[in-house]
Amino acid sequence: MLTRIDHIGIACFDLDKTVEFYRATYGFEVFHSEVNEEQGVREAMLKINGTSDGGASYLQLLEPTREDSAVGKWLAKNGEGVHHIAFGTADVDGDAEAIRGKGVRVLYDEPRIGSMGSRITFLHPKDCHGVLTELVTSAAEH
Ligand code: CMX
Ligand code: CO
Repeated sequence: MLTRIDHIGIACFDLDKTVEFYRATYGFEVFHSEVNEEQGVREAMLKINGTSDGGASYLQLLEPTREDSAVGKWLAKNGEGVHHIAFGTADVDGDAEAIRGKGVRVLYDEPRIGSMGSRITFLHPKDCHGVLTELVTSAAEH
């Protein structure tokens, strides 16, 4: 069951400048940052509310590490902006299978590793009314 907005993914050209914008404008601090080579992103997670037990919501600021990555291609076409939304669930495997059974394309056969040791998968935006949709089970939940 999808129980929360885990994060909003925002694509940017310059992660450091974008982090500084969110800090100076809203007072949001970086909770965690990492490079995920499989996804082709350098990212910063800004915690907006909640606790560290899987109940929090974040902004995920994403800078591509290579032009042919999902975020790199998207930025070249669209410029900066909201790239995806992510719903949190305690059971990404079960929810992905159930959604696949409804005819929505799930992009990975098995969930992969996302931010902060989470397990993630994606639903094709063309099957979701134009919204790239991620499902996340946080490390604390799996
Ligand atoms: N939101 C909405 N639509 C999108 C989209 C997005 N983020 N990315 C691509 N699309 C649309 C394109 O506009 C295009 O539509 P048209 O055919 O109408 O022009 C169509 O989908 C195909 O796009 P594409 O540019 O040819 O790109 P690909 O098909 O190669 O890749 C996708 C699209 C969704 C399969 C790829 O972006 C993907 O695998 N995404 C999942 C992984 C990911 O996004 N990782 C980065 C985030 C990591 C994290 O959150 O931790
Ligand atoms: Co994400």
